[in-house]
Order: sequence, then structure tokens, then C-alpha cells
Amino acid sequence: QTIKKMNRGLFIALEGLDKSGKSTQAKLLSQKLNAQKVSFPDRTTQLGVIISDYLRGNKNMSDEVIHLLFSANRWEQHTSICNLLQNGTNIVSDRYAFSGVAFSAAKGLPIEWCKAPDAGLIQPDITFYLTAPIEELCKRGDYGREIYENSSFQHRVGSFFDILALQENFYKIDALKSIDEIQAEILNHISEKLKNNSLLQQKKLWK
Ligand code: Z5A
Ligand code: MG
Repeated sequence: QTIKKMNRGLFIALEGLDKSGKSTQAKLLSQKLNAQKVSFPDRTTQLGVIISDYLRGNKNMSDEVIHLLFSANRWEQHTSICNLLQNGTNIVSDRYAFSGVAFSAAKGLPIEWCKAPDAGLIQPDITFYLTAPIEELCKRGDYGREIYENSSFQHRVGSFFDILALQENFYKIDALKSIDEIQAEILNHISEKLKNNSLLQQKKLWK
């Protein structure tokens, strides 16, 4: 009797500038792929509540402390993410460790220091980086509600995302395209990836 080996799930991350449409795409994509959606920060845990207070300007913390909390908030979900992938469930992550590095590096923390606490987390198979001129994204709904949403800071964040996007399996997407066009582009890249069958090896950050 032959036992058919089950494929593991695909781990897809959506990253990018504020209001670039990550959450919109994550929702559509998880429905389309019948995937589990995860979001970072995950504001539902105790750490997530502290992070949320910080983002709303209700709690002061040093750049180092908030950085480590964002990372710990990812580690909280790590076992569950690994188990789901192992069991064949696709996962769509709305932000991940790349946001962690880009935002803290934009505050002036050294990039290698920023990467260290996330080292060993499971690496997405594909990351989509949604980007567009900040001046355009600022016009979108709800912009400016949280502490990081000002344009000079967002420009610095963008320049660190640009550096991170040089690594393999990062696809830059023009966030000014329509929601449907972006979704189609993302699905197209994912089907290419599945064809290439380069998924067997599950990598870890930042190797
Ligand atoms: N942060 C960090 O510092 N360190 C970390 O490790 C992590 C995060 C993980 C909160 O994140 C903050 O935490 C964030 C980074 C920092 N910085 N800030 N501020 P968040 O993910 O909770 O942030 P958010 O409030 O959800 O905003 P967002 O994620 O930046 O937005 P989005 O998800 O990219 O966009 P959206 O909600 O899908 O769409 C925004 C609006 O645009 C909405 O009205 C849509 O209907 C519209 N939209 C979407 N797509 C389109 C297109 N294609 N065309 C036109 N309009 C569109
Ligand atoms: Mg969002």
C-alpha cells in the first residue's frame, strides 16, 4: 500500500507601506486559496493589546522594547503557523518580520540588530511588497490614525523595505493598480511558484 505524501501548505506574506492595500489583498487571497489568514501585529493576544496601545499613542516605550514585543508577538504564533503548514494548510500573513525590520530601522536602530530576534522564524515562500508614492497612499481612508503614519517616517520605512525586497522570492507590486488587478497579479505569481515546485524546502529567517 502506498501512502501519498501530503504537500505542505504555502506560506505567503503581504508587506508594504501603510494603506498600500495589504489587508484588502490578504482577505481576498485567503478566501481564494482557502487559506488561514494571520495578521501582525496580532492584536488579540496580551502582547498584542500592549502593542495596540503603543500604536494608538496611549503608551510610551523605547524603540528597542517595542521592537522586541513585535517580534515576540510573531513567535507567539510560530508553532501554530508551522503546524498548519505541516498539515497542508496555506497561510496568508498580513505583514510579517519585514515590517518589523523596516519600521525599527527607520527609527535608527541598526538593521542587523533589528533582524536578530526574528532569526529562526519560518520564512515565507513568497512575499508580496505593495508599494506606491507615499503622497498617493496618504489620500486613502483612515490614513494618519496611528503614530507611524506621517510621510517623512513612511519614506524612511519605504527605503528599508526596498533593501529587504532585494532578497529572493520578493515581488514588488504597484499598489496604485486596482484591487482586482493586484489580486490577479498575486495569484499569477503564486501559480508560477507552485509549478516550479521549489517548495520542498522550508526555510527560516534570515538564512
Ligand atoms: N509594525 C511595526 O512597527 N513592526 C512590526 O513588526 C509590525 C508592524 C508587524 C500597524 O500595522 C503598525 O504596526 C504599522 C506597522 C507597524 N504602521 N503603522 N501605522 P497594521 O497592519 O495594523 O496597520 P493598518 O492600520 O491595518 O494599516 P495598513 O496595514 O497600513 O493598511 P493596509 O492593510 O495596507 O491597507 P488596507 O486596509 O487594505 O487599505 C487601506 C484603504 O485603501 C482602504 O480604504 C481600502 O479600501 C483602500 N484600498 C485598498 N486597496 C486599494 C486599491 N488597490 N486601490 C484603491 N484603494 C484601495
Ligand atoms: Mg492592514
